[in-house]
Amino acid sequence: TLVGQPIDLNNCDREPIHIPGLIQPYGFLLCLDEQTRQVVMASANTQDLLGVAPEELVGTGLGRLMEAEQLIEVERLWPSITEQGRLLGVRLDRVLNRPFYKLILHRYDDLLWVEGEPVADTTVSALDLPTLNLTLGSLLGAATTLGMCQVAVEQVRALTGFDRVAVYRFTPDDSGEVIAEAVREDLPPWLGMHYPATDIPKQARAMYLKNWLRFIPDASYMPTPLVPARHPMSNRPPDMTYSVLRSVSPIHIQYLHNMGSQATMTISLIEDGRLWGMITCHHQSPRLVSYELRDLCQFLGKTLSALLKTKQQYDELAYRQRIAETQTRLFELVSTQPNFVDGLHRFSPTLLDVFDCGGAAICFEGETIRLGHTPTPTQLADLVDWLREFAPNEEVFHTDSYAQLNPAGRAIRGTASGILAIRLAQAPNEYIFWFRPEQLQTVTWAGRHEKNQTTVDGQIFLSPRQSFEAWKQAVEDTAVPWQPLEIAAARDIRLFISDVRLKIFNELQARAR
Ligand code: BLA
Repeated sequence: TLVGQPIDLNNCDREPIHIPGLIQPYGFLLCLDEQTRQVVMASANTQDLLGVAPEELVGTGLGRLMEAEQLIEVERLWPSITEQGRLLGVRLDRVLNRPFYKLILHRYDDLLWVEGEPVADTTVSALDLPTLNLTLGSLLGAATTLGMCQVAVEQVRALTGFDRVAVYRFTPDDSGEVIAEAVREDLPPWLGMHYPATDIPKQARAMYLKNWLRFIPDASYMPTPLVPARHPMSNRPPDMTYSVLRSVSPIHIQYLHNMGSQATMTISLIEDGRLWGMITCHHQSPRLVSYELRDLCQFLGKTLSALLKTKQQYDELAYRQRIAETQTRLFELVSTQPNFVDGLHRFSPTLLDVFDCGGAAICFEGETIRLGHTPTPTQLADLVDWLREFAPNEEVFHTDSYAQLNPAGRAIRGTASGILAIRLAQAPNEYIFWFRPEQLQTVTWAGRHEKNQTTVDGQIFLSPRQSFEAWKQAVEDTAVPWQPLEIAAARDIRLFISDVRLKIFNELQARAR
């Protein structure tokens, strides 16, 4: 907690999660002085795990726990150790009757960190090169970003056996959406679910840019303190940003309990130094995944990260091409029809096919033609009246929340929260529209039968479902925004139609002369 101020739901982006002074007790932690290589802090559970009290370890070297040759190996490694963890498979031979521990070493905050993890074997699939090679091939071969994320979640699930593995992608407002998922068949899907920015506070996002993978093998743990609790020199708990065993925020633990998750692993997806999203893994029972396997998943996360940019550029290129091709075919129809309006809706493709949208409409010379899901003709007439007043001089108009501009728009948010409009002529009332529905209507209503509690025993009920409700309120009346390339294409369509009409007009004039 902050000095003198308890952490609650309103200030949780101020919780100093990097210095909890606590670890998850499935392993032990020793912090060594960089110079003397003597233990300055030890986790309180060394008595239980190693049979040596933390007080006994503080002030001594690792020689208390391992044989001389082993110690030499560790000493030899230290100079090359950075903040990124490095696994060392030494047996703590001087510790009798204790399970085999793996040591994970890193250097940070002027300390050498030694974290001991029990040996796990929940390895589901082999960590062999052919598997990795195949996986990389599938990632590269995926046609779209979504397809690539789907490959990744299936692979991570096959490797680790988590009940659920999802890719959670952030949107520019820091909320996010589950865009790919591999999940046990009997569990409700989360695909398409959205969550608000507050589910993952700022300082946590900043930390996840530094540290690629977090792991909670058993969310029902009792945190173990350090002995002594503060670093004697800095007089504060050590900075656990890169620590494997860091105890996580109690608020997040509450969230996990409420979602019925007993074990999680999350891997950062980073594009150009920005947190693009995460691979999140959940399990309904405790699950100890080996360090080696986590490392492999981290490798997959980094690979996915490295490929994101190329794949997204490819997605955009593909959409751009589809728009361009549809436009070309539509322009042909428009220029060969005696009445250009017929060319826009009578054949295939139509206006509706140009963009990802729910509906389209043409309002021309008192006539209204509707395609797909649109407001009624009367509602369209009102929209035209409003638009003429609101944006009398704009040739292209777009909004992702009509209701925010015009309260009457709430009535048509189911079809027309998002509007892209081009004005056809100087004459008023002549427009072409494309419509997008409110986002809420387009998301997958996963898990909608869940009970929708807000408080339990007077406590706020933190859960993905609650979060989803919060997100819904935040995006009410808004549609997926129009992209610059769509707006530019709409402008092209307007110009083309003007040209065609001008040509027709000139021909008529010529004939009249
Ligand atoms: C952390 N919240 C997180 C993390 C995730 C989520 C993935 C990172 C945890 C980790 O890496 O282990 C949220 N998990 C999700 C979401 C999905 C998922 C959205 O699987 C959807 C698929 N959390 C809240 C609220 C607060 C909050 C309201 O919901 C604060 C008011 C806090 N979340 C919170 C904190 C952390 C966190 C403090 C950091 C935990 C830590 O690393 O110590």
